[in-house]
Amino acid sequence: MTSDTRIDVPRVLSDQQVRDFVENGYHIQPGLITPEELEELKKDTIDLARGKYPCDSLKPVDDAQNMSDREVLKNILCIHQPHHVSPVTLKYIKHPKVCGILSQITAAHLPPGSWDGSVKCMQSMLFVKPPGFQGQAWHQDEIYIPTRDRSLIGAWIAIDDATIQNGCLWVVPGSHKTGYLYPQKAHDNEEEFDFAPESYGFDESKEVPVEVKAGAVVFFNGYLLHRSRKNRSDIYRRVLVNHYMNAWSLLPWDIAEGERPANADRRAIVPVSGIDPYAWKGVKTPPKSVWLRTCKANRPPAPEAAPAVAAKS
Ligand SMILES: O=C(O)CCC(=O)C(=O)O
Repeated sequence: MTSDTRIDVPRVLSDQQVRDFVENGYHIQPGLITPEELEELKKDTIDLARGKYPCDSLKPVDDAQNMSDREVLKNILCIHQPHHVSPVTLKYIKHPKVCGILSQITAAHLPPGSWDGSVKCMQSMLFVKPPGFQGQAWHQDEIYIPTRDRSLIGAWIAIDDATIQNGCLWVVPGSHKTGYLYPQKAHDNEEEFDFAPESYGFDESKEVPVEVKAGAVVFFNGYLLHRSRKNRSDIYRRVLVNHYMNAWSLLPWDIAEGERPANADRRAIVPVSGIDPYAWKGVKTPPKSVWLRTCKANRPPAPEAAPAVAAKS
């Protein structure tokens, strides 16, 4: 891609819906992903878990063990960066309707005329969240993936119906608006949440559940306070959540020692809409590996306990 190559995507939202996103910090689009596409995502989840793709960290499951799909999924809370190995995840990162909405809302908070709809992706996370598995405590995604213009955005694709019982997303509407990053501390509720720290110092009573049907996509700004609770149902809560940002912002993520935040810019990105203004820097090919997120439900008991993998968000 050069900086004059354009990726065109459809307009999906009305101007009022865009203004509502800027105000509330999230938008729910029901039925964006078709039943056939959901089946493709479910199959890909199983292919990843069975180690069908060349990958350092997901080794092939021995066919001789005759493991059922349920068995291969039963220990997976979340696979980080599945698009590094799965072309199917990559296809959904570039889903035209998802990217059409992103091209309208990602940096819609900037003054008129200062954003042309260009968007890039830097992260994917595939949650399986089987029954009994923990959720993620309150947080804001920009704590983990900083942008320079508050444009980080998650596109949360519900592969199953997401309900209060199976651990849907909860958000504090409007909590993104000031651009304040709340402090974080370790939480003491291992039964409910995984290892990631918890943001505090705000009015939790304003939280609302985001219950959606499979096929819906929830878009949320990187400063929006959100969490999810433990899966208390007997079904999975599968979700593919991809993170994107304004392509015009540098991505000062995972800064190396001695690096200057002022010009740090991670280039393991996927352009998905408009142009990549920094195409002249090239795009970095990520390693063929994923990270498996841990929680109380999938951690082996001490003393064999494996070290937790560092979370990205
Ligand atoms: O889906 C979840 O349970 C949590 C997702 C989340 O926190 C995120 O995408 O930042």
